[in-house]
Amino acid sequence: MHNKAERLQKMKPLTGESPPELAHRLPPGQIWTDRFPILHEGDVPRYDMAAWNLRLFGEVEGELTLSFDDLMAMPQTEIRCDIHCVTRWSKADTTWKGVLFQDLLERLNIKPDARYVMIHADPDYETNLPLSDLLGDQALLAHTYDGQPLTQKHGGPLRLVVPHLYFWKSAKWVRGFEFMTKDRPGFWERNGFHNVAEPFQEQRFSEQGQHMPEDEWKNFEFD
Ligand SMILES: Nc1nc2c(c(=O)[nH]1)N[C@H]1C(S)=C(S)[C@@H](COP(=O)(O)O)O[C@H]1N2
Ligand SMILES: [Mo]
Repeated sequence: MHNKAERLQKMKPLTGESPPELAHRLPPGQIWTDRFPILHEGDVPRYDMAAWNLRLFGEVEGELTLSFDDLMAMPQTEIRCDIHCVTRWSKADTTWKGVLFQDLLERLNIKPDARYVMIHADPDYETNLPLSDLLGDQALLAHTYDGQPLTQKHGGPLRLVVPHLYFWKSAKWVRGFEFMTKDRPGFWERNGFHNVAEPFQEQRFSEQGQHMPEDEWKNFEFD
């Protein structure tokens, strides 16, 4: 069922034009799109926002459960970034608004040996990151895209945006952050995709090779 990595590895390369002024921002093997593909496993979740929450747990002194209103009352940050999907599309200058992950950490006492985070999302999605990848002024819990509330298909009410890694690390419908002392692979990381996922290093697959995925995203739904 989860043969996506294998299938992508067999696909032929895509050739496309890239605006010269953006060329240095395009990772190898990627192509720019102005559209916004919609990609995920399973069905788009529907929420009763009164019951919705975000859980921060694991290697912490005192778990925290936040409501959507709690998040909206926190400092809000806007970011502008390029995003890069492992299926070869990249989108330049996307704008998001929400709470920086590092601002969320102000509320929490993480144990000193918690170096990794498992991101838990609906429906049954998880992806793993070193804590250090979630720090800084770009890793955002976003509720707004391009000035509008994030649509359900793109992960509304809340998604993670980690622009410097392939977009599968940017979990839609995020519901929890589990702090861990040891790394553990998430969903795609268990299914043939690279644990680190740096686009400029072309860290697509866990089995390294000269594989190049196709432009299969062109068959998908768009905004
Ligand atoms: N919860 C959840 N988040 C997810 C996924 C998913 O299947 N479930 N897919 C990931 C992948 S592979 C990509 S490319 C992006 C796609 O985000 P988009 O649909 O807004 O373009 O979401 C990521 N986040
Ligand atoms: Mo993806």
